[in-house]
Amino acid sequence: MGFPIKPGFPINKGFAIKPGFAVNKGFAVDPAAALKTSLLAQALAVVQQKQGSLWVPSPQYNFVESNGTGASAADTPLGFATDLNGLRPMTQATSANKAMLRRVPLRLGPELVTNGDFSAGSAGWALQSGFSVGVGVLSIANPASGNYANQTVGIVNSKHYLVTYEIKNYVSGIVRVNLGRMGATVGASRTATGVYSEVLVAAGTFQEIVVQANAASTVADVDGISVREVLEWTWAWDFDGANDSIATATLPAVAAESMIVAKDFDKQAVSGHIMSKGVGSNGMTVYTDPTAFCGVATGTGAGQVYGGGMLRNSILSAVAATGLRKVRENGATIRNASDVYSSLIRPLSIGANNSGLSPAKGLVFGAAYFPAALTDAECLIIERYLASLTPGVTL
Ligand SMILES: [Ca+2]
Ligand SMILES: [Ca+2]
Repeated sequence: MGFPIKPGFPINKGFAIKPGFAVNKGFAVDPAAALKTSLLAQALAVVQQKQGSLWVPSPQYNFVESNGTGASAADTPLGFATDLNGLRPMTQATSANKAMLRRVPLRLGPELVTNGDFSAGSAGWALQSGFSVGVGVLSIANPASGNYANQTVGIVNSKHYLVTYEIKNYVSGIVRVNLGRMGATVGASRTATGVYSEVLVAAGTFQEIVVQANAASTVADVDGISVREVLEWTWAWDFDGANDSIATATLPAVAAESMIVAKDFDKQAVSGHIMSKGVGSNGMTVYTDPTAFCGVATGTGAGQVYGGGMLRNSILSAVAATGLRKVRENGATIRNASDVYSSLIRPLSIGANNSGLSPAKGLVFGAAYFPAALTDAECLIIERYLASLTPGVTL
């Protein structure tokens, strides 16, 4: 009341911005990075308001030793994960039980290989002796060791590329892909049918993708060859499916709980507990299965609830309270049941159930826990942030 503004007074009269003036001319902002920062700020607001916890894999917040020391780096073991809300750090003291911190491609450039599926015969490919194109595949039949099929692609030396391909009808020998030729980066040797992905740094005199037989006895087909530049990276915890986990100190039983986790469980061989405050089938657990379902189990074994299909990369949310057991997958409710719910006095663990039952095998890109039932809108804020860290998920 002490500062009445005169009606019509032009407040910023003295600070007119000249039309056309480019304010950030010298400071280009990366839109993807700016969006991620904004989503994190929104997520942290929910986390702090609901007294929750948020853990993300990154060298910034993760450490090698269980006491939070020892700088973490790509492909190092994970002993300590900081809770971004400061309340519930996760630790792992046992060396054999540590997940690995991985750097994972998040965003890729366009496909650089022409006719990588061989649907156009041998178009685009040069074939040495022992290589031919069959019905939609590259066939390798007892070439001289080192012979190859190659194609010039638009790679730039020293840049990172995600190379994927499938080996079909493997009989014998060694297949590998090289990125570049003469001084190339050599991919891993493969000796079985399967789909393979690896990140290779382009190198060598010739900018080519090379499919090579590294043994004279090689007999196999190759298909689905893809080379795409890695434009942006993310971080993941890589759980081995045997005994890897990280866990908080023991947490109290509460009236309601929510768990949200971002994962890639392509490597899941059997059903596994991704996130758990339970023992066996008691308490609350988020878990996934390769073929049947993903979902959340709460309460006693007889009252388990499952829901949804199995997506390889997804953000799973579970909310439990008296009369409520809800599962969300990639932002949509896939199960909303009214069931008995009982919380346990247990640590919150990622990667395994507290009793060691069915540990998870795969990648986790981030996770959150709340001693409260989040609304759908609150879940979505957390889910959107975690999606920004997860390959192949857009929310
Ligand atoms: Ca292990
Ligand atoms: Ca094909």
